Amino acid sequence: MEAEYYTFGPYKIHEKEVFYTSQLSYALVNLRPLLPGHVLVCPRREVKRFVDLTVEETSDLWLTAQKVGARLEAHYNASSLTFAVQDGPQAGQTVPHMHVHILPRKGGDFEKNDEIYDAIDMKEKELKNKLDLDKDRKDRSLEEMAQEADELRKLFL
Ligand code: AMW
Repeated sequence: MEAEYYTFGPYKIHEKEVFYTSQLSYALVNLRPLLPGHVLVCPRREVKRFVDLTVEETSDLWLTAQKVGARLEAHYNASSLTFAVQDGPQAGQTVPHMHVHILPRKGGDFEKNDEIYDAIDMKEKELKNKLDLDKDRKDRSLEEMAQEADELRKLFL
């Protein structure tokens, strides 16, 4: 049987990278996660900006983000969550397909809590060097991402 692909802006996302789907949204593992469990939730329809979503898509997307966040927080033994949207290129959006970043958070994961927002926006080169994020920001292989997605898919059975 042929693999199914999801649209993420210009990228084709293999179904193996997707661990949860709803009627109008899907959740995928990240090519370059900043923390364990850093995932993305997207509308299935390719829309660039938050304002482009219909009422139904907006509701479905945030209900999906709420559910995914809750399961991931427990799974990664975290105690908080960062939900982040970079809505447009000047806000740091690099993939022109609206998406919510979800990051399970733990005490001490970043020296200063809000550095996570600068880390999401990788244009902050100085901070990037300071945090030495480069070594953790290599593109992951499909196999590695598929393995994580397999693990996360079980949280929704
Ligand atoms: W943005 O800067 O648009 O708010 O975030 C883009 C996110 O998408 C980053 O976290 C980046 O690691 C991730 N990403 C980029 N390309 C892919 C891809 N092909 N598959 C999964 N995640 C991706």
